Amino acid sequence: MKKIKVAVVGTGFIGPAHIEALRRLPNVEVAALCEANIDLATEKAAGLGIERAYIFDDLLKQEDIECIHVCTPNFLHYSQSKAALLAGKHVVCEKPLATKIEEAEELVKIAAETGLVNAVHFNLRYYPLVRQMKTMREKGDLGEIYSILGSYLQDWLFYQTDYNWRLEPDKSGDSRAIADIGSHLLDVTEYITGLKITEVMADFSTVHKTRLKPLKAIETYSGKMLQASDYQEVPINTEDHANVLLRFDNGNKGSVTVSQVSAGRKNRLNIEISGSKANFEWCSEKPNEMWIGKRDGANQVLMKDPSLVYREATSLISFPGGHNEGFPDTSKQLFKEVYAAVAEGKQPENPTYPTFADGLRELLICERIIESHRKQAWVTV
Ligand code: SOE
Repeated sequence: MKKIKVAVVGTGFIGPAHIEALRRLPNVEVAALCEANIDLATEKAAGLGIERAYIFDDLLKQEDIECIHVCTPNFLHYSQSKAALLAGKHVVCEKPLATKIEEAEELVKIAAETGLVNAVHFNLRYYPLVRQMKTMREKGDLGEIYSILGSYLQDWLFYQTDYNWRLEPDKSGDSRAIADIGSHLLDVTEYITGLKITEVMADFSTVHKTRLKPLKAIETYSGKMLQASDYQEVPINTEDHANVLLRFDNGNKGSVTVSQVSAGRKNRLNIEISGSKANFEWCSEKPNEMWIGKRDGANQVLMKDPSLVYREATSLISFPGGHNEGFPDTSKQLFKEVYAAVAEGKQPENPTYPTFADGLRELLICERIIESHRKQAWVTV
C-alpha cells in the first residue's frame, strides 16, 4: 500500500500526540519532523524514531511530504499553515487556527482556492459518545434544546510558579483560557446541539496578577529545587478563569465556565444539555459513559459500546464495550477521516472532520468573548 508521507511541526505537548495517533493509521507514514532549529529537530526526530529532520523552510521543499501537521505555539499557526498550503501541502493545524480573525479568514480562502485538505484538531468531537449525542440530537432523541451548561476545568496553571508560553500574549494571543480550552468547549457545544451562538456576555478573572517565570529550563524531575534567583516575576494580563453567558439562535440560553486554576480538575470538559425530551450530560474525564436524564422514568447511563450506539458513533469505536477509549484515540479517529480525504487528494464537499472554516468560527466567537469582557457588555457574534 502506498503510504501518505506526513511531517509534524513542533514537539511540545501535542506534537508527539499527533505522531502517536498517525502511527496507528495503516495508510500514513510520519516521515519527517520539524523544529525551530536543525539541531533540535534532529534530536527530537531521533528520540521519536523519525528518519528525517528539517527546519520549516526546508520541509516545504520536500516534494514527497503530502501533509503537514502544525503543532507549534499559536502565533506560528497562521504563517506556517499559509506557507504549507501555498507549497501544495494538505494541512492539519492545532487550535486555535490563528490569533487574528483576518488571518483565519485568509487561511480559509487559500484553502478553498487550492482545494487542499484542511483540518483543525478539535479532537474532543471524536470521543464516540460526543458523536452519539450529536446523532441522538439529530434524530430527535433530545427534543427542543432548552438550555446548555458547560465547563472546562484544569489545574496545571494553579500555582504562581506554573509557567508556559500560553501565558505570553505575543505567543498565545490576547486570550488564554478561552482560546486554549474554551475553544474546544464552544466547538463541541455547537457541534452537538447544531445551534449557533448569537450573543455572548463574558467576565474574565486573572487570579495570579503576576507569575514567576523560570529563568532557565527546569530539568524535569532533577530534584533540583529552584531558588528565588531562578525566577523573574512577570505581569499577567490573560484570563485564568472566565464565565460566559450565551444566547443561541433558537432563542434559548446557556453558560460556560473555563478555568486553568481549579485544583484537582486535570482536564475536565463537562457539558449538560437540557432538551424537551431528555437531558444529556457527558464528562471528558469519564468519556466512555453519558448520562441521560428523564422526567418520567429512570435516568440512564449509556456506556460506549458499538452495539448500543448509532452507526455514526460506531465508526469512531475500535474496541468493544468496556474496553475504554480515550484522549489518544480521539486524534486517531479524527486523522482516519482526514486521511481518507488526503488519499483522494482534495477536501470533500461536506467534510465530517473540523475544517479551517470551523477554526475561523471558533476564533470569531473567542474574539467576541474577549470584546464582551473588555466592554462588560453583551456582544453579537
Ligand atoms: C492545555 O490547556 C491543553 O494542552 C490544551 O492546549 C489542549 O488543547 C487540551 O486538549 C488539553 O490541554
